[in-house]
Amino acid sequence: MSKQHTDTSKFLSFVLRHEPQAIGLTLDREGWVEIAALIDGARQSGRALDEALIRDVVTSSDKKRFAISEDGLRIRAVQGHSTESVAIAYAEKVPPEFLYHGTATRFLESILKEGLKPGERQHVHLSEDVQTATAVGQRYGKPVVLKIEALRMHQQGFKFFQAENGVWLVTHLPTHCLQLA
Ligand code: HQG
Repeated sequence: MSKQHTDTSKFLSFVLRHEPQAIGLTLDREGWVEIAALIDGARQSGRALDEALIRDVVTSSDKKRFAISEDGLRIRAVQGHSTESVAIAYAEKVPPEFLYHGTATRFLESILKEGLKPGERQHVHLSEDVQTATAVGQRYGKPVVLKIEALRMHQQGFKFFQAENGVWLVTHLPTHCLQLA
């Protein structure tokens, strides 16, 4: 990805997940906003965006962070929100036997005391493989991966959701279901 793409992707994450109001946008409950309004808001805050660049970033996003509506007019981030204006009705799904959460070793003591909490975001994010979880943990320091007995928890009534890019989401995870991978 070019610097322009990475930069635009970060900008889209910022306004579509966290601070839409920073450029005067209002997202609907499902996180959607008109692409025209996004371009307009960006321009007013001094950032040149056009539809081709947005589409390019959406298609080339390694983690498929964003989606464009079927009619081509709207865009949203598919997960990772912190803004309270969005409350996506994620599909509840039966998880695989195990899911993984990558974090940094410096958070471990607190996590093993309090369980996994969503932090600034609305959900705790889980991956289907150790490799992805390791990369997620690495963003914050020396990575460590926690293994979650997801299927067993689901069978006990715990709710698991999946975003359209494959990321698994839960509201929290108590300590008793966490073990080191
Ligand atoms: C930690 C990226 C102390 C948690 C990634 C994590 C992911 C605790 C941090 C997505 C804790 C929150 C999400 C507790 C949890 N005490 N620390 N009780 N409970 N934590 O960024 O999962 O590039 O909000 O372990 O790839 O790291 O943005 O969550 O380290 O998919 O698309 O608190 O973001 O994707 O950090 O990352 P984050 P995350 P994007």
